[in-house]
Amino acid sequence: MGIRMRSILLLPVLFALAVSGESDPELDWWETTIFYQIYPRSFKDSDGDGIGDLNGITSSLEYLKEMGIGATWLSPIFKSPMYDFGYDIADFYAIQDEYGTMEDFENLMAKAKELDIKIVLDFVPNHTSNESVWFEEALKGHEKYYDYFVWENGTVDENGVMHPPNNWVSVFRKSAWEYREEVGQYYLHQFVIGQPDLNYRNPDVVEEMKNVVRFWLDKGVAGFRVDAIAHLFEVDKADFGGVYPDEPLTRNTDDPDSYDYLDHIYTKDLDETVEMVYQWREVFDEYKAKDGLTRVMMTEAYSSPQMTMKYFGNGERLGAQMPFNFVLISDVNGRSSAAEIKYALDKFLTFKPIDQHANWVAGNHDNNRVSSRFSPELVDGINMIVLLMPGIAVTYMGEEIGMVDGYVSWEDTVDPSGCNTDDPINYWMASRDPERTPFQWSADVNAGFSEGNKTWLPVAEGFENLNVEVQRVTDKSHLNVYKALSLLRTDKIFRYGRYESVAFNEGVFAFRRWYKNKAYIVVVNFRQEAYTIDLTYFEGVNKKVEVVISSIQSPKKAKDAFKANALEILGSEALVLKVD
Ligand SMILES: *[C@@H]1O[C@H](CO)[C@@H](O)[C@H](O)[C@H]1NC(C)=O
Ligand SMILES: *[C@@H]1O[C@H](CO)[C@@H](O)[C@H](O)[C@H]1NC(C)=O
Ligand SMILES: *[C@@H]1O[C@H](CO)[C@@H](O)[C@H](O)[C@H]1NC(C)=O
Ligand SMILES: CC(=O)N[C@H]1CO[C@H](CO)[C@@H](O)[C@@H]1O
Ligand SMILES: [Ca+2]
Ligand SMILES: [Ca+2]
Repeated sequence: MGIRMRSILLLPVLFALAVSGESDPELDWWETTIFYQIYPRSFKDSDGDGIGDLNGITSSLEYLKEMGIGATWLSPIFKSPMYDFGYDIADFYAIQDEYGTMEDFENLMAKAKELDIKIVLDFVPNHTSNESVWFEEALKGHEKYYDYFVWENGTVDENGVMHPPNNWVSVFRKSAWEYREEVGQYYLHQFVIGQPDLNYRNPDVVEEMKNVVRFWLDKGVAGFRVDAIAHLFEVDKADFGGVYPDEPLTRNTDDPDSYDYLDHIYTKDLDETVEMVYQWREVFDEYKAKDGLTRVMMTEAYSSPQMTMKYFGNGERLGAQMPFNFVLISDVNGRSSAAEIKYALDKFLTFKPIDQHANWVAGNHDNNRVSSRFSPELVDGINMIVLLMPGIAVTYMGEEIGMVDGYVSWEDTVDPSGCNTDDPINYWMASRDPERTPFQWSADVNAGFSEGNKTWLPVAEGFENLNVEVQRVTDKSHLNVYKALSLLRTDKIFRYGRYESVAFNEGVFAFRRWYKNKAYIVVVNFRQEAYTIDLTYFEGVNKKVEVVISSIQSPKKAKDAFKANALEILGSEALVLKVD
């Protein structure tokens, strides 16, 4: 009887295997595309004021098409006093004047639709601007809006001096509490003073923010990237006798103003935050049920892998399709050995649920560019990893042409993270301006970004060569390598194929992707010295390998064939090879 039961249970499994062996599963748009992050302020200025804008993006969308990119996520375009360049939103339902009008936004959507490019917006749910109507109303004593924020009485010491309610520190240093005379209380800001945290324990806030999501989904956006998600909820003070408790010390630093001074057990990564993500996914899925289009959610959290995976869902409920994988930003750099690279890349693949996709992010508007964190020679190698690893690729604008961090003097520095250091010597280590300099379209004045007399940030050095126009017509250029990778990525091997990786030695990291009996190998040398490697390590590799794509400094050309058991790989060289 035992045996009979087993054969009955096996039948459907075998049937499923037979079916999948013949036809590949259909993949949804977001599972195969490349997401290109545009920082609107720096992409393209259409009216000469030195600031990028929506019309600039609309006129440049064909460039994305040219690269084979099917989706873009835009950093915030909403009304803002710009203390944190749009991450401090004054009106979630309006476009910032200097970026354009709602009509310009609708034109952008129309053009994107024509080109079949999906538009994803940035959702900044943790806080508003201190100049939002909501906060202004709160200050005037309007009770509904008072409850939109997190308020607390100060503590008074024996000398009658008032202090913040507790020891909580903001991500950008110093107390996370700011006193307001009008209210006689402190409000919470996990980021800068101009970014009061919203109170997610108030159901009106939860509903309001869902309405924000619905407002833009109604305008046709294909999803949201959710900013700073880990900071959404703070503990419920009712659970602590009515006062927000002090956070414990990490003992990592003696500086009480430093975010690292405290272990953020009451203000970061709370379970309620994950629950909120599941609720937003339900809103997205309401829309999918109506028109069949999947809306994607990307969540930004610099958290442990265990925590990051919770955003995918919990088995019963769904969450984000793309909890961002930041290992290429947080875990490794140009000094990392091949083994460290392998270890970092394996991390997300190891922890992720088996039925979900990984995603690969090598840069964004908050981190130095790949050419600084790795090296200018490794730009192509990193793009090979981002585009050819199993999963979804995300590219920050400019990484496809190998842009370098701009030099921005102390006088020209505008990022609050840089300015808040009050340090004209070391500000550049905290400033995010260098990775936000204008996009380099051509060798013309202002790198073709703007026809104005000045740009909001100076153009980075090297734009005479590191620009789209020059790289389009240069045979071996970062842009052409990127385009070749983007095309290769559409091959079934990269959509469905399996993955295996190895660190051959201190410098050379390699991985194999294979499907049925076809395979490709990607080899990246993270050191400046040459090595000879034996690729017959990989199953199915015997005599020869053929070059398909090579990094721009590599002397090897497409179609060159090499003996697989003794391939010489030069310093910083990166190759995509076909197995013969
Ligand atoms: C804050 O202090 C006021 C008196 O100054 C008091 O009436 C109020 O109950 C206190 N609020 C909280 C939440 O402790
Ligand atoms: C908002 O906060 C900023 C500091 O980030 C401050 O300079 C500004 O005066 C504040 N505005 C209001 C209306 O409180
Ligand atoms: C740029 O400067 C020139 C000379 O100062 C001036 O004539 C022109 O109007 C300026 N252009 C813009 C777009 O501001
Ligand atoms: C890592 C990080 O903090 N990213 C963003 C979080 O939100 C703040 C405020 O909205 C932004 O300034 C950061 O860019
Ligand atoms: Ca402009
Ligand atoms: Ca919060």
